[in-house]
Amino acid sequence: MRVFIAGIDGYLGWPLAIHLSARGHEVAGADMLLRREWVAEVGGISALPIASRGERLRAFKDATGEELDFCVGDLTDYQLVKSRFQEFQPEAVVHLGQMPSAPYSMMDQAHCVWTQRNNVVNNLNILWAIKEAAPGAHLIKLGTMGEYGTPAVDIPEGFFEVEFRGRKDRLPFPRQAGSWYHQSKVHDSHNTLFASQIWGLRATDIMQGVVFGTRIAEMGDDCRLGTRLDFDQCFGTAINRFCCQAVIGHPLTLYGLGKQRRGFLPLADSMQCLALAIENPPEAGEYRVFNQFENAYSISELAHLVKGVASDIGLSVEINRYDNPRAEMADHYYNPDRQHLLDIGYQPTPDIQSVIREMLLDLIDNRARIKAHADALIPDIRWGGGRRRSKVIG
Ligand code: USQ
Repeated sequence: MRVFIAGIDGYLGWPLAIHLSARGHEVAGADMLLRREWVAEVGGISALPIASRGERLRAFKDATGEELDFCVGDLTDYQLVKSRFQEFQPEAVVHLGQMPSAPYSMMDQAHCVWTQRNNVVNNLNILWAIKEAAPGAHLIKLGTMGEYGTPAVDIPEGFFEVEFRGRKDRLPFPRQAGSWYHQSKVHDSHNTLFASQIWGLRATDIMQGVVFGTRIAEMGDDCRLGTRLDFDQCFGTAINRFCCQAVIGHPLTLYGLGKQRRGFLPLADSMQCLALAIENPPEAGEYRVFNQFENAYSISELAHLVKGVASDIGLSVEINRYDNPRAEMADHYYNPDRQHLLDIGYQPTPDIQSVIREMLLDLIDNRARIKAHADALIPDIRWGGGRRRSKVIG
């Protein structure tokens, strides 16, 4: 199948290009390379060295024998998106090309507005470009489990049956996002559903949990094929940050009580799920939602998991609680469904300890890079506004 990846240079986009190519798909993509700039802006660096775009293209050719059509371009530029779709005629479009960080979007007015404008506008452009230049293409839109928030009831996959004043309907499940970034994804979900209803767009909206991991099998030993791994307060996510902290002897940073529960999944599972969605498209006019995660864990459980695996390989790890810079529920019910992906063949990685072990071993060799940017580990972006570094509270 011809698959266009918007955001092909990112943490997920680059491995997805490699994974899909290995499965026999023809891949093209676009990226503005902004993730590289945002991470530098917040004082971070990828813990794993990443190749330049040119080196990535050469490595892709060496590994697959194929030229990768990877253009540098801004998805908020409609003419660019439309002309790329006209030329490539994608059968599937995977949209990963957005600003993905909650803290970055909470920094100040400018970062909030930039995030929402970028994310909402580029998703609208992709919807319009499919309609005008690649009708029939299937949109696989990366959303987030964070769109739902943490309601005190089970979380279905996108829709639920409601009975109100004696009448019944199947309605979108309420979205209660917890950051300006997560709110941008809620707007995208509404716009994508609407495009399905009015234009007959086929769409899969992926509510993805927090991804962790340093590699997928298809990268082999070629470090030019490697993906990035961030650990700063904005672009580093929980398990990735904990592993980076563990290898440099920095205490793991639990925010608040550490009882917040979220869905997590290994990078390889994220690739598996996206490939399954692409290879099992919905009908024209169908908008379907997949909740995508391996399992739900509390942040404290994950920190102890990382500590346990680290100790098996001889690393001694401390866990500290920091005052939580975010406004989020400290202790809550969390029980989302994830049946739709299982129905089309998703096989969750059975042993996440082995993934964490692999991550720690990959990161040990890159300790110096993490140490040199360790200042970026402590959060200071406050949900209520302003900047104040979090302190250890226990
Ligand atoms: N947390 C800690 N310590 C840390 C980092 C995070 O306790 O050092 C806690 C946070 O307070 C939060 C939870 O871990 O309760 C998850 O935070 P995160 O930074 O790992 O992930 P989040 O901000 O939710 O966002 C990430 C990705 C985003 C994606 C989302 C999926 O950055 O792009 O949409 O995960 S989900 O969380 O399911 O919404």
